[in-house]
Parts: sequence; structure tokens; C-alpha cells
Amino acid sequence: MKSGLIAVIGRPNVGKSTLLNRLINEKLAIVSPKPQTTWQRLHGILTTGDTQFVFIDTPGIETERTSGFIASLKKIAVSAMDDADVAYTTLFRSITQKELALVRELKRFGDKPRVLLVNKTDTKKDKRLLLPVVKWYADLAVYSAILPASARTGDGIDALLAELKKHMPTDGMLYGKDMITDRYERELAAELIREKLFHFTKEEVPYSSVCTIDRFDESERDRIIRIYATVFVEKPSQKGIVIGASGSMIKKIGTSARLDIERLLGTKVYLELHVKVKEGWKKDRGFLREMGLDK
Ligand SMILES: Nc1nc2c(ncn2[C@@H]2O[C@H](COP(=O)(O)OP(=O)(O)OP(=O)(O)O)[C@@H](O)[C@H]2O)c(=O)[nH]1
Ligand SMILES: [Mg+2]
Repeated sequence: MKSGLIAVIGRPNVGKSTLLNRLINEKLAIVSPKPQTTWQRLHGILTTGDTQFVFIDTPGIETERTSGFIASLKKIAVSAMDDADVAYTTLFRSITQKELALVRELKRFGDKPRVLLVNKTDTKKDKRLLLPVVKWYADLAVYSAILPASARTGDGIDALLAELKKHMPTDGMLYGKDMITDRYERELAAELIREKLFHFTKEEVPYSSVCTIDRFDESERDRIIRIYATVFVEKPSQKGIVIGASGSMIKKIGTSARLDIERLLGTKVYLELHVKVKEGWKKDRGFLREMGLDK
């Protein structure tokens, strides 16, 4: 057996989490059309044949100078680059100054193999449009391979695995062969609730909301798992938005999260959500650490 850690690195919204889910064939990482959805590291483990790939999903990297919360997210992504023994799968779909800045950052992490995935090829009807993008990156001589793919349709994923396989450095396995993630079920459930805030609320609300599981009761696991969770927001007005008129919004969030959690855990779920205001939580380092959002 060979195995290795592969950091999935890239600008916000390029499809890193979608790619991880596609590779593992399970919805582990949360996904949304809004940038900066992912806030934490999550390992997705794929054991196939004689290889164990350990993919690390990471927050999207903002390359401009950042501070506060966004800077913490960047630290989390950088720690994954540091730890990855093998390849950075970086996803780009177009060429901008920001992408160039990210390439410069990647180079700082020594000469580990880097694989570039040009994602979302399904959105480009004319495949010839990809050629200049691939050529531009090839000319930078930063990547050992550049592969087009679509995390959404699965196109190009086999070629990506074949390329990454060449770079797996470790003899033996990093995780048990039946494991698919390093995260506890309760952590995945909290993230799925947060995903719904990204889907159903607007503007600053999803960026001001964080979720904790207060109780995860699996004493009747065969029949039902009971989950009690709290969504913390920063302001009373946001609490009003998350609850909605006569509780309509929190109901929508709860139902949608429950269905995803049931699918993931393979059993019925009872989900109870509470909303609380915790002013300034984004600046409270103790709280951020507790949430795994600061190192
Ligand atoms: N058409 C198309 N859309 C995709 C593809 N991959 C991801 N998306 C969409 O792009 C958006 C962002 O996807 P995510 O997986 O959340 O992106 P991310 O890179 O993890 O984003 P952050 O966590 O915010 O950094 C979502 O709306 C996805 O459905 C793809 O291959 N094709
Ligand atoms: Mg993500």
C-alpha cells in the first residue's frame, strides 16, 4: 500500500469541496455558490486498490493582505499546504492577478509535486477555450501536471487519481481502510447546518453564523439519532433573519439540514435548532479556538 496527504488548495469558490465530495463519493464537505463557505480542514479518505489518498479540503485562499477572521482561514489553508506530503491540487478556471498571486504562494512551499486541476470544464461549451488557460499555467513551470476536470460531472477525475497516485510517498496506510474522514459525525452535522445558512440566508448573515452541537444522542441509533444544535449569530437583527417570520426560516434550514444528515448517517434524525446572539464572536479567540477556527 502507498498513501499520502493531498492538500486541495485554491481561491474561494473554485470547487474544492465539490471535488473532495466527488472523490470520496459522499457528501462530507459543505458546498455553496457563495465564496468562503469552507472554514475548516476536513480529511476525505479514499482507499482503492493499493493506494490510500487522503485529501484535505481547505478554506479558499485570499491572496491580498487580510486580517481577522479571513486571516485565520488563510492560516488553516496554509497549515494544510505545510502538512501535505505530496501534491497540491489547485483549481483554477480562469487567469487573473489573484491566481498568479496564489501560484507565487504555492511556490513558497518547496518543491513538493503540484498538480493543477482546471475545474468546471462543464461550463465551457467550447473545449478549445481551455487551451490558452492550460498553456498559460504550463508556461509558469510550477505544476507537474495540468488536468482539466469537472467536479460536478466527474469528468477527468480518474485521470486526476492516476496522476496523484504517482506521487504517494508513504508505505502503508495513514487511516483504517474503512474510514472516509477524520471528522466526527457531530462535526459533519454542524457543518451541514452551516451549509444551509449559506444556501438560505443572504449578505453577511451566513458569514456571521456558526453552529455547535449541544447534544448528539445516539442511544437509539438503529431507530433515530437526536441532535440538539445552536446557531450563534453576531447581532439580534441576524437572529431575527435566521428565525424568520413565525419561524419559517429556521424551519427551512432545519428540514434541509436534517435530510442531508439522515443521508450521511443512514438513519432517521430528529434535529432541534436554537439561535443565540453572541456579539463579537469572530473576534473572540477563545471561542474561535473552541470552534476549530483558530490555531
Ligand atoms: N458547473 C460546475 N460548478 C461547480 C463545479 N464544481 C463546483 N461547482 C460549483 O461552484 C460553487 C462553489 O463550489 P465549492 O465546492 O463550495 O467551492 P470551494 O472552492 O470549496 O469554495 P470555498 O469553500 O468557498 O473556498 C458551487 O455552487 C458548486 O456547485 C463544476 O465542476 N462545475
Ligand atoms: Mg469549500
